[in-house]
Amino acid sequence: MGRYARAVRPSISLVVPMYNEEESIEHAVGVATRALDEFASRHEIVIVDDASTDRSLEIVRRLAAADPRIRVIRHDHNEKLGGTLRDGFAAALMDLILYMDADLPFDPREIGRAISAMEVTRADMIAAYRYDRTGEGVRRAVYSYVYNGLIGVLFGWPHRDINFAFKLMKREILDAVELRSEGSLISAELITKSKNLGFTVQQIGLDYFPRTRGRSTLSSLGVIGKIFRELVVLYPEMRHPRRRASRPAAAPTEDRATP
Ligand SMILES: Nc1nc2c(ncn2[C@@H]2O[C@H](COP(=O)(O)OP(=O)(O)O)[C@@H](O)[C@H]2O)c(=O)[nH]1
Ligand SMILES: [Mg+2]
Repeated sequence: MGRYARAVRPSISLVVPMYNEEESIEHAVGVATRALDEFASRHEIVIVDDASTDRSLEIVRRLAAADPRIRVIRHDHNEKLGGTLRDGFAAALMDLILYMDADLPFDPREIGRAISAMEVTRADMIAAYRYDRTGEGVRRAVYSYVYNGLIGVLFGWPHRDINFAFKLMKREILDAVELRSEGSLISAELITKSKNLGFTVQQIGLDYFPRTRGRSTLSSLGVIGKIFRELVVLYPEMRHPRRRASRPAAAPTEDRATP
């Protein structure tokens, strides 16, 4: 348990979007489970399979059959990151929700530090930024710099690393915020709408581990183009506070078929 001894251990839902991660997912779930056993009073891991075409689904179904805390949601068609996270968030049942990518881009034991930061700052969300993200080359570092700058200018606040997959949030945020992005705008939408409603977001820095297995699929021009198309449509509602009417109880497509 180390430095971050637990005054209060919260219950945590880990939400993992997954697309063709047969080389990563079992390892990621194993490492995350050990971290959650340490830092959470109770936990679940909600894996949303976005119509993978490799063995990923088979692997997570096997893991879910062996551990009831692992839940699998299955998309029949590829719905992209936004649709995938929305389904994962809707299915999450615990007090805190953490979003993490399937390629394990950070040490899940950082959850302990984030919980501690949440207690200290009384923030509703801890969003992490990467200390160094040049490991994936100049192009991605520039994209990310420009995107963070643009969102900061458009919405009037600086945020260091919007698209990084470490966001630990209280469930009140997901109860209040209505997310509509289908694509990778979802992180900006989550953060802007949370702030608009008065939730506080604090940032911590993390060591980032670029993937060494499988392929990165989220920096294509198609993905970036969709961010901008959705930004044009959703900009007005991302600027102004609006509370959602009600939150659906659970995602409709939960995969109960365990082998
Ligand atoms: N829902 C969904 N998730 C995806 C898709 N492509 C990748 N992912 C997941 O999104 C996360 C980040 O993907 P990655 O390719 O590492 O993107 P990067 O970190 O931006 O390079 C991983 O959990 C992937 O499995 C997709 O088409 N749909
Ligand atoms: Mg990645």
